[in-house]
Amino acid sequence: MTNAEVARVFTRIAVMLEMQGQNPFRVRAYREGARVIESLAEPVAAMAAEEGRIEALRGIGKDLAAKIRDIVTTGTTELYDELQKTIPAEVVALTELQGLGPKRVKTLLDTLGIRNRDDLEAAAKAGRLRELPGFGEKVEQNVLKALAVASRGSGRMLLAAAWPVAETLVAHLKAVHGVKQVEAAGSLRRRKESVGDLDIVVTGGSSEAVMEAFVTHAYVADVLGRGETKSSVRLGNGLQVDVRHVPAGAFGAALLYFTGSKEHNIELRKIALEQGMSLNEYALTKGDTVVAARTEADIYAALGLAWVPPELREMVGEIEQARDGMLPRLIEPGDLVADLHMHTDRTDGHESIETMVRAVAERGYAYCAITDHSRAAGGGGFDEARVRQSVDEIAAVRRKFPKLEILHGLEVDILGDGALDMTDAGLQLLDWVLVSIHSRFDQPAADATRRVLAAIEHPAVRAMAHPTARLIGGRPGAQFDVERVFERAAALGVAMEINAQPDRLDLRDTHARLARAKGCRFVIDTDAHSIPQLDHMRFGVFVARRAGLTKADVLNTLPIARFREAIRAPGAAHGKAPAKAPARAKPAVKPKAAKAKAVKQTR
Ligand code: DGT
Ligand code: CA
Ligand code: CA
Ligand code: ZN
Repeated sequence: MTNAEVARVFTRIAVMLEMQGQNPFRVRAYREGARVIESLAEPVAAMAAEEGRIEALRGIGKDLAAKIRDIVTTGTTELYDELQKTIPAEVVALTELQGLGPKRVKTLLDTLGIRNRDDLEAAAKAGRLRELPGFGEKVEQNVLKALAVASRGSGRMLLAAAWPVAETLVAHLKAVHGVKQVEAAGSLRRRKESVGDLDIVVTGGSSEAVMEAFVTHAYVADVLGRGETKSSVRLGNGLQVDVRHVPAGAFGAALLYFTGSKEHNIELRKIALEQGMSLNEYALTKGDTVVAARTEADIYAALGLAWVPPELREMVGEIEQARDGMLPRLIEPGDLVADLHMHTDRTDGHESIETMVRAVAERGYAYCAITDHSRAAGGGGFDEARVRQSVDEIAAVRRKFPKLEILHGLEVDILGDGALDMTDAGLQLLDWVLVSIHSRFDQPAADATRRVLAAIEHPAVRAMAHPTARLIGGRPGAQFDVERVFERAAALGVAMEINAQPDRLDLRDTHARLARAKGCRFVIDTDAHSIPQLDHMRFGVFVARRAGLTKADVLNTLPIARFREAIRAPGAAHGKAPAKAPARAKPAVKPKAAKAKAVKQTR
């Protein structure tokens, strides 16, 4: 059984216990257990075979460990079988659909006798869900969408989840005797937001030793194929990995080929043909002669091109730029000197301000912003009075960390009509105002566009956080006219955030590229809710690189003094004013933050 399968049993137990109204702590223990198992790179089945190893995992006690052993050996455990007598597993499986929680599934079962996806689809298509309590027409449509998404099944893994796995395997293969070079190619090397599988290219050492080391690695659950030049495995976390062993003289050609994208490769082959040459995964050749093969740079040079950073190999104009010597000098993680979006335990973060700030300081940043939520986001979100209190809290932490500049920020919800969830008096107490959408993601595009435009028009607003609010593999996000919003944001000097949370990566690469073309400036932030999340910054930088962004495009690369100037002056980060920068008007809709109803925290 894969880790995902074991985790699913735990999640289902949690849901069943919840549907029975059992102790929330017990429910949470199984959910937490599922999360722990899912995040393991090594197959939990293998770990279970060794004494004490799963017990040592955080969140897994003796009881859960025993159940894991049952599940990996028999596929089930007594409690799961017992619970299924009252709630069938196929009913529970319905809670795995986007937008259907235990409560709604219970309603479906009790009122319409819906027991599986087929029942559900038929009922939704017949328009019978909309009349149910807590449903409505919108939910009915979303159920149909969720069913379609589930049947497609993306089978892709977030880059951030695949990343440490790739690092581990690359290091493992590098340690094999005689091995000279190991690179993770494919979509991972291009830093796509999610990867279908890993493609690792190795040279040096004996193929026999490399493949043996690979297929016997602790992460491996199944060996799908083993050959001299190529082996494929499935890992405990479900990820497939292909390893290719190639001669040193052909490493560049193999790396180029397996890095892709396929479309970029096809274009390179066309260019080779036009010049009377031929390019494949072994070499660039002219007749029987090898022109270049050892390094990627050699091959690009022989084709009359500059070496293209893998993030740009997506047919986004990189071939022309490489030919004309116009490739951008992409931003690098080391260019960032600040993180301007993070939460503390004053709202939904895990750590106190002080602990969070200390972790920021340890990461070598020059400045940061503490940006808890406003009231509409729920979970203790701030109103004006709370912002006043926060002024003193920030002052106290500034005294403790004199070398780090700490901006007093807030992540202010954009209400449904575009008003900000904070009074003007509250906003004036802040150094750094982010605005973002946490509700009504499904507004019609025209309304969503008006909403966002009204919000960024407010003169206190400095940046828009995770602008579309999409979740990768989850919800598509707000559907507004991004071109109009980017144009207006550029004119107003409101920065667009690239949010580095692994399942957000919002703006996404294509949007960030468009925003840059419209003259927007950016910030790249972690939106950390805990200390480990501060280390997600690189994933935001990867998106920026895929969008062709340079250091000059990103405000939190600036020293604090220049940053302060830049956030006041539209277009200042480029060292030039944008073509037209109209004076900032008062918002079209009057903020009515005080009346905003607190709703449950949603991401
Ligand atoms: P993924 O795994 O879906 O996230 O995306 P990739 O890009 O890693 O794709 P994958 O693993 O199927 O193949 C790795 C690279 O190998 C791909 O980026 C380009 C190259 N490649 C694979 N199949 C073909 C092909 O039919 N033609 C060409 N020119 N290149 C290919
Ligand atoms: Ca791949
Ligand atoms: Ca592959
Ligand atoms: Zn946030």
